[in-house]
Amino acid sequence: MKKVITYGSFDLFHEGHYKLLKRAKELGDYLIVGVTTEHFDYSRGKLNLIDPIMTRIENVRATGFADEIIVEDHEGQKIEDIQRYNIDIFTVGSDWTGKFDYLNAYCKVIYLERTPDISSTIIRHGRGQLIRIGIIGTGRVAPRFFEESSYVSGAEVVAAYNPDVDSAMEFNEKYKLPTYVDNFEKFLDKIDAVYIASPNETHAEYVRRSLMAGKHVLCEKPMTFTYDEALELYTFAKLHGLRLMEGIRAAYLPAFQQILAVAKNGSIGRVVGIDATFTRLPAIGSREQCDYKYSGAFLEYGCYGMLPIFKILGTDYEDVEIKSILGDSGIDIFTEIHFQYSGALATAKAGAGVKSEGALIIAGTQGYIYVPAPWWMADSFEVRHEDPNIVERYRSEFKGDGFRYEIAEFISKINGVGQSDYKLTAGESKEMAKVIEQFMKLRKKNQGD
Ligand code: C2G
Repeated sequence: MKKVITYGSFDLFHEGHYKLLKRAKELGDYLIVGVTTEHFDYSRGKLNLIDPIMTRIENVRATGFADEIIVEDHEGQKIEDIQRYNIDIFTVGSDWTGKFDYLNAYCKVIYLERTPDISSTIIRHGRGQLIRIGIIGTGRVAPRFFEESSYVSGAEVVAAYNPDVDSAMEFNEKYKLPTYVDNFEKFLDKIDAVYIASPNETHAEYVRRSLMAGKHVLCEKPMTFTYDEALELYTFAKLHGLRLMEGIRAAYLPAFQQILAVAKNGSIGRVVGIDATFTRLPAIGSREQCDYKYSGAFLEYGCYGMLPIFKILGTDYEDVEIKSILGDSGIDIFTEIHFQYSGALATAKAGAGVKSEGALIIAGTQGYIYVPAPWWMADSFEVRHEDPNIVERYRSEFKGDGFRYEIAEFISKINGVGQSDYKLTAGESKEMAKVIEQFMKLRKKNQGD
């Protein structure tokens, strides 16, 4: 009996999948189909599956070609499966040509011609699920957003906007993207959603104008400088069925989700302390060092430190105190935010022009979680105990610079997949705005405005 195996996500099951399975079955007598888990697809950078695994398995089963269906959930599994099931032929579509040649050491590898003109992306398009994104602000992060979004299926950056003509033209030339400098309404006409990466003080107004035009919004932090403004914008978005998300990158990384889970599952007992530090030495003359009104250590990096604190201890703190060290221009180069909870203390430290260890430490009654620098880009962490010989190590890698997970979350929320905003809730974002408001008052006082 000739045994054949093939694998795939089989999302939004279509004719290309059907034909592939049919021909795979014809290669032998017994066909095993491996359907990928969401977690595995996530780890190989294939983000934004629409159908849950049970649906995808059912769709494969319904073709009648599979004699057996298995689940693929980790790298290296193909070699194990081929040996375990005594496979004669491994097959996959021609989009993978060459990629699986290493399996020739275990069985015969056949690449079947891919069915042209059909894919899950095209289907999304047909269903109106391809989200056209416009970038507002073509500064330092815009190119990264543009590049990382290409890994998120269902997302396409189609236009950019920047009233600063020089910056707009530079971006336009480099990325060959229509870039508007004055006609904001025309820019909005071309898109379904915006990513706002303009100067901090312009965020809230762009959010407001975009929401009022019926666009979903992903906005760089800090979104607003006051609680009331954050409340107004989130309320408006909710009322109009629009997605509004604050872009605090760390919140969306796979390892960060795992850190939160381990902090809450009892491994370190009850959490009593959190220390989160984020520092950078920005280039001389950069916004972080010069814009003493709307930039500086706290406004640029303070949200990062508040993130694990609010996620783990909640937003119901009893007291918050903010202290800054100011540089020559009156800008804060180092700021500490102390939170007092009933039963816990937490500190977020932010430095711009001051460098420290960017670690995250979560202290509990039975041990602590240590996330090495840079914790906001974590791909591993440890759980440590009194006995230094007992260490549990966790790894959860991310692809690219991690941006794509934030974009993927935005897109899937727009598409109604994973409705809940548990990774960074509107409530948490509003509470951050409340602390920012307090900081801005302090800044005004310090700067004698
Ligand atoms: N396919 C095809 N024609 C299309 C689209 C897809 O023949 N128009 C094939 C793919 O080449 C693959 C199978 O259908 O063999 C499943 O495709 P996907 O669901 O996109 O899965 P994929 O990401 O290719 O996973 O471990 C997983 C495997 O590496 C393949």
